[in-house]
Amino acid sequence: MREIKLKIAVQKSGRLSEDSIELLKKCGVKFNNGLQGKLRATAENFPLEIFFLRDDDIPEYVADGVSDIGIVGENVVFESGGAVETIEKLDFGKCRLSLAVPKNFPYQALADFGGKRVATSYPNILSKFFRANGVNADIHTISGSVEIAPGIGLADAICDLVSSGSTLFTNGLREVETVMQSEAVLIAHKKLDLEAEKILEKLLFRIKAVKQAKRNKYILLNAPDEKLQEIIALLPGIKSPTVMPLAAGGWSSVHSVINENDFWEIVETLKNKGAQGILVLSIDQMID
Ligand code: PRT
Ligand code: ZN
Repeated sequence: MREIKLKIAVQKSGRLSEDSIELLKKCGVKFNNGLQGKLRATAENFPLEIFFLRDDDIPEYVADGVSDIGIVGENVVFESGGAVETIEKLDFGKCRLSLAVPKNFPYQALADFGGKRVATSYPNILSKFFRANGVNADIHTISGSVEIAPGIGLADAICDLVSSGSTLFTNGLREVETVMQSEAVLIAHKKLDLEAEKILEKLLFRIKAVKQAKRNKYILLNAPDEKLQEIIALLPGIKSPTVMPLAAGGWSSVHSVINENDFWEIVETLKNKGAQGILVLSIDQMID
């Protein structure tokens, strides 16, 4: 009998490609990348078949069931009308879809877009947003280089993806409203068959472990015994930190897991409390 495989669509080449492939590899899935014009790969050690596609096509392939699941920006999912299930946010490809106006535009409120020409590659999301806010603007759909539209007289304002803001800045534009926040998400076909569902569950378990690991660091340090309790109090760990006596008397080795966001703050406090030889390691997978 042929082995059932889960089919996943990822972006072939673009901003999400590298992170999507790295995520699957960290989930222990081995395959050849979609470079050199390859459109499809079969994993060696997991029942997964990978399709490399343009990001805009991914929601439709998943909605139609040509692919069971996919990794794509939420912005693309929303624009496509969302006939798919969003399963999990993936913590990469973060950006926002924003409205921006030329620097000399005396912008005060959303109503200022009334009667204006707004260029965007996201006409569906934008018209919904304007409708919800009672704005009657003239949306011009263009497929790329949206940021140059005001400069060449094609539009009065734009609605485009922003991450650092430098593209807007270089084009003399000012971000004035956020339409939506976005990041890469795992989407799935609405009616997966049972076998595909089972494989998805297995993959999702691994994805969650990789996501959690990315948010945490493993920390090892030496603590003087008289400060041990204070130092332990700073390090929650998964249950509680591991403490082992060092061969040299009066010192202990402490191992724990800390959140990436509090990381520098905690390290500074540990140092001030007398911790020495602090090592911080990244974690590949983490399962509570
Ligand atoms: O060829 P294909 O159709 O597959 O790719 P694409 O060119 O349509 O998409 P790509 O690779 O540019 O982006 C894929 C996804 O990455 C998007 O759908 C978003 O979900 C996500 N993403 C995250 C971004 C950005 N950040 C981003 N900054 N997509 C595009 N940009 C562009 C933006 O359009 C603007 O031109 O980057 C510029 C702004 O960047 P800053 O840093 O100057 O603000
Ligand atoms: Zn695209």
